[in-house]
Amino acid sequence: MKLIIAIVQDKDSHLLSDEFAQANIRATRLSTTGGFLRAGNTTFLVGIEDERTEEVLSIIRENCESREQLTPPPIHLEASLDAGMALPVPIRVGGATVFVLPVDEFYRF
Ligand code: 2BA
Repeated sequence: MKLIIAIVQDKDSHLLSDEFAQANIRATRLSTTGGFLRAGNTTFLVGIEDERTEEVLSIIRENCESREQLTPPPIHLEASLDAGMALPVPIRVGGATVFVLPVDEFYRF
């Protein structure tokens, strides 16, 4: 068995939940915050049999879009610029950041 941890953008999380439910994949959603942008994102925990790991990854791949987001410039850079020049910087976020971990034991009591 594997534990899949997938960090996705909030915008994709409802569709992804629906797709998991339709495929009869059990998942837990956590409301999380990215350490860099400090904006909300959603983390899914999915416990899944080894042979269905690829299916879960495909569903994530197909339903999570990569998008450009504007973020304020880094503080050290901002301090060296005139206030009017501290323009937001575009960065590319997501589709999804995914970790696949082996599960030693799994219980549902
Ligand atoms: P954030 O930490 O808010 O990062 C949002 C986006 O900012 C990242 O998108 C990346 O494009 C950029 N970014 C992050 N750290 C950076 C840095 N030190 N320098 C320059 N740009 C940086 P993604 O890579 O797609 O990550 C989306 C979210 O996934 C992250 O939100 C974080 O919540 C999570 N994440 C990404 N990599 C992770 C990791 N190795 N461990 C744990 N969580 C991770």
